[in-house]
Amino acid sequence: MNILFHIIHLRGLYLILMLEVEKLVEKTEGTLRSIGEKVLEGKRLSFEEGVKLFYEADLSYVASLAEYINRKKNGMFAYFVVNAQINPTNICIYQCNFCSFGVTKSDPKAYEMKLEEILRKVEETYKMGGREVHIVGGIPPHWEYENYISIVKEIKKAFPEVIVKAWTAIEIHHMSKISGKSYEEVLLDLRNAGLDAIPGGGAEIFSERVRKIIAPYKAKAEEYLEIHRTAHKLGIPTNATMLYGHLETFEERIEHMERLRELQDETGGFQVFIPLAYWPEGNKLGGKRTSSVDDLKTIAISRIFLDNFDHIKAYWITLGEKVAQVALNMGADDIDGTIVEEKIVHSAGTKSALGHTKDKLIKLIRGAEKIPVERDTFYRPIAIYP
Ligand code: V47
Repeated sequence: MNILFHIIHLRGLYLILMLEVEKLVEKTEGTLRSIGEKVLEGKRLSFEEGVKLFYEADLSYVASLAEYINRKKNGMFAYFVVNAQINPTNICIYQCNFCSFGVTKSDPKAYEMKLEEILRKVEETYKMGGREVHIVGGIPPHWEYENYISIVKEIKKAFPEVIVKAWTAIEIHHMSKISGKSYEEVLLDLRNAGLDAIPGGGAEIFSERVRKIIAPYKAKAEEYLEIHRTAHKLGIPTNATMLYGHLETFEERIEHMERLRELQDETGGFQVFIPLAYWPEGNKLGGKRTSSVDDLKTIAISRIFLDNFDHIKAYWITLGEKVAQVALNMGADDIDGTIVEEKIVHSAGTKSALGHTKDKLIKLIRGAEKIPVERDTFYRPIAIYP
């Protein structure tokens, strides 16, 4: 009875929002109204319309449109995963200006985890019921091709049930360089070792103007996209990110999303888009953390613009729990997971407390009046908590 009441209540909330958004669009004038009408009709926005939303629409307008789309796609469900992030080393040859995590080999903060330590962390997650490990780190000058392969292989050997989401396009590009193998050959080697999916890191911002300043040495936008294209063709699902809130313009944010949207039209292999808010402490680029309003507008506009993406992730590590919770009513339908340990954004100043249990994430989602769904890496539901 209680559950039935709950479902009717949520269904009511869903329908009320749909009607309110239709009324809101009717009351709006000019181009913003025609953009709203396009959203209601399920039509795709142009580059210019995406940019216009950033410059001219207020948060409540984009949030309403985004949530309208989100509820059509995902109903009242919001996803989380019981997972662990493992950052096996912070030694990195690239030294990107926005990054506070990567250091040189001689830096006193440099570390490299031993395989046993990595396996111990996977085991802890496994015992907690976790079925995903997300592996991303630096690119040490002395690591060989086998180092990357064997981490995946050993995890899969010890924990066959664990889904391994490992190595960004940046690591895969590097693996191709040091081995002389094509992207396809590298990806096949990784898949044979047990790789299941590729995380979205390393996209930063595709604009060549900004990339030259913030990440001059790492793989270019075209290389990132080509690696994801190749993975999709091999049936390996991937995620996509965008680092925003540093030097990029609104036009460059939409350009970034447009390139992802084009690739998604071609392959359909992206599972989720994750806007990552830039944190400025402890790196060469510096600057200021952008506002929460900008965070929420970026999430909402990405939900509206990326009509061929099923999911938008509000990554609580970069947003903070409260903003991530609000984002679940402004277009996002996923908050990532328990994570356990995270060093990349924590080195750059985020204060998001770690060590969240599954119960805490369920509570966070319920606080947003959404139905928590524990998922696996591929968005297959594991359990629903009405
Ligand atoms: O690529 C680095 C970002 C990314 C900073 O695929 C920073 O499900 C903010 O990609 N401020 C790595 N961000 C993390 C990542 C990710 C996270 C969660 C889920 C998934 C997924 C992927 O972190 C890097 C970079 O864009 N990053 N430095 C910084 N100062």
